[in-house]
Amino acid sequence: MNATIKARIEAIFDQVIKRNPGEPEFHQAVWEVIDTLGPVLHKHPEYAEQKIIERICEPERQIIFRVPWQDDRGEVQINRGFRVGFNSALGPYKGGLRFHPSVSLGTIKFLGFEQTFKNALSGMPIGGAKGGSDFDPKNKSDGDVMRFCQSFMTELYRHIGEFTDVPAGDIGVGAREIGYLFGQYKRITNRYESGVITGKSPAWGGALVRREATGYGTVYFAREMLNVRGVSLEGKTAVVSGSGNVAIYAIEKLQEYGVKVVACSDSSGFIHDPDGLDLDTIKQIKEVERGRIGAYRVTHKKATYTANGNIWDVPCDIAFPCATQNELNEASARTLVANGCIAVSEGANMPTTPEGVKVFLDAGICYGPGKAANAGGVATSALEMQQNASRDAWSFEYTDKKLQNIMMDIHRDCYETAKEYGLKNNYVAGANIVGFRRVAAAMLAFGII
Ligand code: NDP
Ligand code: 2IT
Repeated sequence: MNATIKARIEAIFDQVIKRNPGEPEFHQAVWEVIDTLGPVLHKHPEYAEQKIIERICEPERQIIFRVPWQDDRGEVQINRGFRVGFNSALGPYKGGLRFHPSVSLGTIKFLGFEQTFKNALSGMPIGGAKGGSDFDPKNKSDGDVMRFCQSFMTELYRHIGEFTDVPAGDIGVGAREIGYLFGQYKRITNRYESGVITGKSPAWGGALVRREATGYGTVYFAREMLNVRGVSLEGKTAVVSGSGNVAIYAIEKLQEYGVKVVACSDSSGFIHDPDGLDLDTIKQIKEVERGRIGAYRVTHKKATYTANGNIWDVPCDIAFPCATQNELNEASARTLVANGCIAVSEGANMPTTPEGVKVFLDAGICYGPGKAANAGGVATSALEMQQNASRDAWSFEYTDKKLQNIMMDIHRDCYETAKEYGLKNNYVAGANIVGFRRVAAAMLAFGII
């Protein structure tokens, strides 16, 4: 890379660190993207002149609010709510809400930044956003969750709208939470504005396939990466971390493709079933009982449960990190490669540490970064918005076909763009460059706003 451009990108990063102290995940996400943009600035000096990277790194708006609510025992609880509208160059702000005790402004900014590039890459007309709260839905009654969601929406409603900002789910926010959030929005605004939130139940305005989309999409992306190398998924062994929405539907699609999935996890530990996981049991534990993954052993005695263990120690051909950020470090990446892993497709956002990513790239295995490999979820949210706008409802097969085409397009765009820049097989650079170019072109057209 040209030394002046390199110095410029480093200076931008220094500023990001200075202006956003104490937000290491945000710094990590920013560096991972801008470190790959040198060749684009070289080709497009107008992006440097107009300070497009500097502007993209600064969220358009950040909202922080108090969320008071009363629990089942009548005790007053206080949580903190966030919504960061990162970039609206390509469409209304779009991105999920995360409810997890670890959520801070820095977490939401990292996710909103990633979302901006992912959404651009999806080819759909959506900007980037994220939101959430440090509320912990674990072990809470439905009543507690409802009252929390109602209080959260009582502030959030004034900032969102189908043309402004469209939330959805993420960690800790599934169909139950989306129902309570939409119900409160509808009540406060006196509008049945279906397109204000996605991930709704298909019974009242949600899209079929949205529930499955992120997991399925991650598998479609892996299928495309392997296809380039003339390898098929069938007969392979896979490990999927997590056991939430993304993990469950990644496992479902993998099993459909004849892949043996031998391990999955939650934040307490992982289960390993060498004969292949029984997904119905996992769905029962996680989707119905909201229980812990260790309960799998009650009915599956041959499986092992390792509390606090490292799931990446389990040998596999293909790895699907589908839990959370930085869950796969350098040592785990080395273990995977040493065990013969040929592909990694990220269902989670930023699950691999930068050192881990380097291991995969150096080893030359297929590595699909989250902002490409998990874009199927938000892309299907955009399909839900299309259906809501036209008051239509599409079949499962039709929507799944659209999702597959979107994942194939994302794969092709990343692959071809990496090649165009002399970085063949580097999906990290490909994804960042495609996403950046789309956002940058729109920002340039709008002038300095
Ligand atoms: P869920 O809440 O449904 O499931 C999350 C899973 O990850 C659970 O098994 C959870 O275990 C585990 N997990 C969460 N936090 C941690 C942690 N700090 N340490 C270890 N394990 C953890 O969320 P999703 O499946 O929706 O999300 C999973 C990932 O996919 C996230 O990174 C999310 O941002 C990303 N993603 C989600 C999309 C979606 O459509 N839902 C779209 C694109 C990306 P436990 O229950 O013990 O907490
Ligand atoms: O990280 C993500 O892409 C999501 N949580 C889904 C966002 C959405 O708006 O569907």
